[in-house]
Amino acid sequence: MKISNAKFIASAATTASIPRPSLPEIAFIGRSNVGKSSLLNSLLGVKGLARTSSTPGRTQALNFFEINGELFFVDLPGYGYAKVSKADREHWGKLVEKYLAQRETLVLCILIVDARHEPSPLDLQMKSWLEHFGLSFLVVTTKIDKLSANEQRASLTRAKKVLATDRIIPYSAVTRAGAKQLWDEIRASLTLRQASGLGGQ
Ligand SMILES: Nc1nc2c(ncn2[C@@H]2O[C@H](COP(=O)(O)OP(=O)(O)OP(=O)(O)O)[C@@H](O)[C@H]2O)c(=O)[nH]1
Ligand SMILES: [Mg+2]
Repeated sequence: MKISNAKFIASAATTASIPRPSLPEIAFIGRSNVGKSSLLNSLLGVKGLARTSSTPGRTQALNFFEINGELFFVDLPGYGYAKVSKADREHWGKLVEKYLAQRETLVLCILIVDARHEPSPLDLQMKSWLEHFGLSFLVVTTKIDKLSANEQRASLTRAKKVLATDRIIPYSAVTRAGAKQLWDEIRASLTLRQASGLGGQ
């Protein structure tokens, strides 16, 4: 997809401030600091649109970006950051659950895990959530630029086994490896939505 326009629309830290559903949405979800914002920026070829940081737990809200006036990318707040208070964790749960459970315009969730590590129990729990809510999702194993070709193969085999899915795309926000395949999946989910007549347009 040629990106002619990508812009920040809104940041929602409470369920009340989530924008009303309009365009089809693609959500990016994963552990804190896994590389969600970097993935989003590299897919769009826009540096610094979604804020990235080496400090985990930075993105505490859902951030909405409008792409080509056609769809939204939604950068979800990360989970699993140990230094977050219990109250913040509960707030995170309510916010993300409310969004995932009720968002009729959500066409695809991209669950991001670190290719260097075995998917964690929290990653598995998030996958169960996505299944529970009946959402279409795929897994991206990111940061593969930090692995050798052999390690990449082993990482993919492990992720398929642990997460019990073949719908996995290895990715790097540094080299953009995997970007074409991921765009193909995003396009396919938009087309599916249009075909079902629920495009929201
Ligand atoms: N080498 C490499 N580094 C990456 C990649 N993706 C992200 N990073 C680095 O990982 C760190 C975290 O990236 P972010 O994109 O901010 O991660 P996030 O998941 O959005 O983090 P939070 O919003 O805090 O949950 C940054 O230092 C990035 O530069 C990648 O594909 N390769
Ligand atoms: Mg982020």
